[in-house]
Amino acid sequence: MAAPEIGLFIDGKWTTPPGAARFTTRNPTNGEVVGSFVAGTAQDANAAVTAAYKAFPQWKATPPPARGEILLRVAQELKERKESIGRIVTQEMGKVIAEGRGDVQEAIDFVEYMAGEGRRLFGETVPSELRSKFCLTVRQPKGVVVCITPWNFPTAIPNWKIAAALICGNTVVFKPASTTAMCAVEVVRAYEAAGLPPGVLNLVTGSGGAVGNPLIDDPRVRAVSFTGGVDTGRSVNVRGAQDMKAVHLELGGKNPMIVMDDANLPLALEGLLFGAFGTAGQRCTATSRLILHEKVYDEFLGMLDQRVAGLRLGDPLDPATDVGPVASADQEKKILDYIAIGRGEAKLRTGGNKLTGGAYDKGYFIAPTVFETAHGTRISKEEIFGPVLSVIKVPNYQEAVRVANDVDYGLSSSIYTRDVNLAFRAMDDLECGITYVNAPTIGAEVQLPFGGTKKTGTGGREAGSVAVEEFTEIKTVFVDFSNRLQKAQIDTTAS
Ligand code: UN1
Repeated sequence: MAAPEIGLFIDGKWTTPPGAARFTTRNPTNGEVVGSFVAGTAQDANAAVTAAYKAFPQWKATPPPARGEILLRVAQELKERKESIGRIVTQEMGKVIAEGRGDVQEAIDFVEYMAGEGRRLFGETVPSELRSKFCLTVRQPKGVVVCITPWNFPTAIPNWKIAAALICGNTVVFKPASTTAMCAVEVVRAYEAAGLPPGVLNLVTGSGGAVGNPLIDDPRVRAVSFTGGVDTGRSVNVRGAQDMKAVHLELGGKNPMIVMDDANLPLALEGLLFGAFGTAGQRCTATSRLILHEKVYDEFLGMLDQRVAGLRLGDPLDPATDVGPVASADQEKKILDYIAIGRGEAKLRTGGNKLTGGAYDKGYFIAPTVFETAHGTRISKEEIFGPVLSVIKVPNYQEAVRVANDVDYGLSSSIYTRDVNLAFRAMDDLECGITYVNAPTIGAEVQLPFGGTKKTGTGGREAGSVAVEEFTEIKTVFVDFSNRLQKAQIDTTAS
């Protein structure tokens, strides 16, 4: 079957610019083509911003609860298509089907949550220092917003950004990762089917250089929300700064799980397997470091060996599969390069190879890999974004926390302990945006803020009710009903 040829979505219409170049996405399990997409240009980026700019005044004037009704319809559309979109997620980037569905569910949850924000969008009322004067804040949209999204949560993350931007009254140009362009198309179709007015959401597929940069540089764009790698994030930030744009960055992680000597080890083991090898380790929140107390070191690693050996790698559409392929040839190369580095600086305990033979030859399958390492090696500090776990032995809680914090990132973290005092101390001590107690580093829920410290990002948090901070300007309003000139800081004792 020929791959469907998809256009750009600009001003409410799917269009293919004359003479457009195309790129395809491929299933990382077997190499089959999933779809063919327009390799957008600066001209396409310009057309999309023009449409979003034109649509902005009307959308801003639409009452937020009415915007919320459209979002509820988007959520409904996504619910109806959950199974088919979940399968596309799995076919396009390789996460196992339960997680493909989970990706879409996370999108649904957030869009629904943001619909309710249409009846909140709270401001503040604050007392005045003067009599007969009223002070308040209101939230206003920023204008045209650009959302640039990654392939690892190809429906959830776009919706975290798009739904939050839209409920606040912004219009959006969406530039998805090229690896998962079909997932992006499915997201946009849900908004289209829900009756979003033309121009309010526009999709331009294509590379960061050809489409992303012109979008960020366009003076009509007021904010950029980016999730992806640190190097690209830095360049997005620098470009955005030229024009004082609000830039929100959600970047890498090197997330630790601390397992103390009093932990429930079978529980910690289940959490570790899910955190380290779920989504083939390709989550920003993946558990990439196990910081293990020396008293339970041998016992716990023995338990881990056994379970890792039992993980089933294969077709991610098969519900019996535990770990699917990694998302692309680029991903495979980067992960195998890190494994080679690890072999030189640490002790390989399990895995460490690409799977070959039979059906594996058609895809990008990497064996779940465990290294024992000292803290400070490259594999213990750099983000690998694959099924590779570094295990670090520590003598006590203080050292566990020191190791946990001594990396450039600060997204997620976890501690397994039965000591309630230690759990609360860890909540305070771990330098990052998210801490789990007796649960793995993955699995954030949309009604709570998501994001991190240090090189993980800047510009506030996504998700939760604070998601609206990223997409609104606060306007402070003073209403003086005294009928005379009152001077703040000067007339403060006036009666
Ligand atoms: C990401 O990998 O960027 O907490 C997002 C989790 C998911 C979201 C991950 N709910 O693992």
